[in-house]
Amino acid sequence: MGGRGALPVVAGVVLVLLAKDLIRAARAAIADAKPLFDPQLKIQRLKDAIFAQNELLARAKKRGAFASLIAAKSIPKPLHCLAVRLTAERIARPENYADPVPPPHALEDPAMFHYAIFSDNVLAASVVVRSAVANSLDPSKHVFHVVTDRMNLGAMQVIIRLMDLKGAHYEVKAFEDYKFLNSSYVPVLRQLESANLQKFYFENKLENATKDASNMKFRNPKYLSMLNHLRFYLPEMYPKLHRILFLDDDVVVQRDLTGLWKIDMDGKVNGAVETCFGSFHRYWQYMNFSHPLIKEKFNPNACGWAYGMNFFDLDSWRREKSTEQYHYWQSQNENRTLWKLGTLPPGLITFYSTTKPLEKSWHVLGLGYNPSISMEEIRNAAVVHFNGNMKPWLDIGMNQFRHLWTKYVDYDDSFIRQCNFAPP
Ligand SMILES: [Mn+2]
Repeated sequence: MGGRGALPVVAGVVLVLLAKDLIRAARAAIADAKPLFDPQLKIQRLKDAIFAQNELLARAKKRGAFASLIAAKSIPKPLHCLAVRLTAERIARPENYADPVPPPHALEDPAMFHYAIFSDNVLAASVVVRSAVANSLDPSKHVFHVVTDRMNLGAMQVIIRLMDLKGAHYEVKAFEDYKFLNSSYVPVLRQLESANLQKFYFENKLENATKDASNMKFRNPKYLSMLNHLRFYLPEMYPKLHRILFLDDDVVVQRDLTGLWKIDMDGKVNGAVETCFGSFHRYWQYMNFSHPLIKEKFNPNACGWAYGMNFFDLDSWRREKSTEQYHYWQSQNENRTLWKLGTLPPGLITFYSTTKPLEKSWHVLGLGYNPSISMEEIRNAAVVHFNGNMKPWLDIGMNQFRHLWTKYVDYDDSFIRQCNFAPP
């Protein structure tokens, strides 16, 4: 009996021992596996977290891009205030601002140094003129042709009139005063009247920005404004002149510029600094080389140049019929298949074979977007250009360059003071 009963007991003990071994083995296996399993779990969680953060970042970037676009396009309150107060002054005391202030002959005297400044920003335009006057050796030989739009005409007249020009001459006009600039002559004005185009430029909704963030910057009506395209009509606007210096309103003059008038233009029309380096800023980046018209006429690797400070030989311009060429190409581009927008691509096209490269120190670019321009280069520049979104008159302007611009703002002026411009 006992023998019969002992076997199951032994079997039972063996089973218990086996079970204990199995459990121990399983525990050991789990313990071994744990360090492997945990990191994988952690990695997966980390991956999920990174993915989620990336999504947030992408969304924030799009919103950020849209916000800086709004910031770049908006008119800051002090600037708006200034335009309104200057306009009120013009209306209150018209007798003080009756033109012509300069002897009219100076405006048409080809022996003088003539500047074209086209702007709807009264403060920016005043900085250009003030800086040019301050750095010219003999201001009385310089003539500033300021053109704005009808809305800003009064304000522009007052701000320039109240400036100490040290004998320099000027005129202030509205582009609407040039009657030949009408939609039957000017392709851009014709195109502005097209409903399709209006939709493209003026409809800037957030959903467009998130759909097509890289193209958003082109959806800015300034690219089609008459004020921007005026630069293509210089010989007709100034029929008596042989040469003129075109300056953007986001530049500051730092040296006497009369040396430009001594440059041999080799029969070329447009004196400009080239901007290409390596494969960048070449023609293929500005226009559509899959279009046969572009492919046939231009070298995709031709070097780009910059608008902002351009010395134009108006006699060569008339001889080369550059305005007609611009009209041809601008009309071809009604549907934006040759280039996206702006005045640089049609400029590159119009002056393709008629541009004279200028020495780089005449015009140093990028102060509105590139934080790494050398101060040495800036110090040596005849003209510095705040191209880019971070204009010195905006809150988003770059602090390291702003003083180059603010030094030509008259913070003691009563209109400037009334409008709460933050002094530098
Ligand atoms: Mn500019």
